[in-house]
Amino acid sequence: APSPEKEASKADAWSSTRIPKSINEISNGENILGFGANLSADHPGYNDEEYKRRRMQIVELAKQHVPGQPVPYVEYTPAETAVWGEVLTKLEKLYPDFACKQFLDTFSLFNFRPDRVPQLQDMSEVLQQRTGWTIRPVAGLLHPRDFLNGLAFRTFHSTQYIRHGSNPMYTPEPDICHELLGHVPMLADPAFADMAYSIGLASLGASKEDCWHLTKLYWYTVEFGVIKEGEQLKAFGAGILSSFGELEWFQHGKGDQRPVFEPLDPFGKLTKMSYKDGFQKKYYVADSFEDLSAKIKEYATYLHNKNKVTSLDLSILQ
Ligand code: NLE
Ligand code: FE2
Repeated sequence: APSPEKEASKADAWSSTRIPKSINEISNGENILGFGANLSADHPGYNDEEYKRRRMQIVELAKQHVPGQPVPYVEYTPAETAVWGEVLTKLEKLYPDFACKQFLDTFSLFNFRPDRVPQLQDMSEVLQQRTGWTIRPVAGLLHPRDFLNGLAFRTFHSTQYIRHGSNPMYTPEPDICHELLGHVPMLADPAFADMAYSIGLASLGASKEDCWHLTKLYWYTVEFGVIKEGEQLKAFGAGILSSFGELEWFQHGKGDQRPVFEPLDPFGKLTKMSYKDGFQKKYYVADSFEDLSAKIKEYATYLHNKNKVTSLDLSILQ
């Protein structure tokens, strides 16, 4: 069971509106919500002791990582590499029809190969050059405030362990396949990266309620966003792009069921997220990343005014 201190520090992460002055002030291992090394009973790896031990090893590496230092290399086992290879091979076939053009453009920068799980450090170096973003390893699902604040420092917190081999085509939580195939290519696109940065900016000094709304905004854009391309809808959200099942569902539905699509307004109410219980029932549609960024920046300004966050408070971001 979590210790009282841990629970208290989680509560702090919600209620303290203090703005971190650098990425070093955001912990990558303390405020972990669920998952991490403690799997819940409905996780596919729950009864697999070896899987849990292995995750623990990788999580320990992440906790020791110091910002600015290279991300530790993980020697993935043949079984882990096989999971990655299967996910990559199957998804690659769907991307030309289902992924947005920005994703298709940046994808080739990373030379993904089925026989080798890419290392976060190598991916981070490509992103540094393209958009100035850094990947930081994390011990599990970070507290939303910490995670969102990280985006304002152009830092993407990323898991390094891999999904359980029993269901490579869908996992309820982030894993290395999700980070690499969903987030990494999108973060190499400057307009998308600016949109993600805007969400981070909005989260600085945000109240608990506002932070929760921003979590949903993040969810329906960076994780499950859909963009208009002419008459078509294409995926840019990492949670869609890293799941074979969700890519099929968002385009074709299942049987006579279809997801619902709505335009995204950061000021509007956002629907309950489907987390752990399968695909999203509703997706929000963006016209372009530029349009989305402009709307989110307007929302950020509204939040900053409301929460009395000044330009001096934000000057740490240069
Ligand atoms: N469902 C996604 C996948 O299978 O890759 C992961 C979502 C993480 C938010
Ligand atoms: Fe994600």
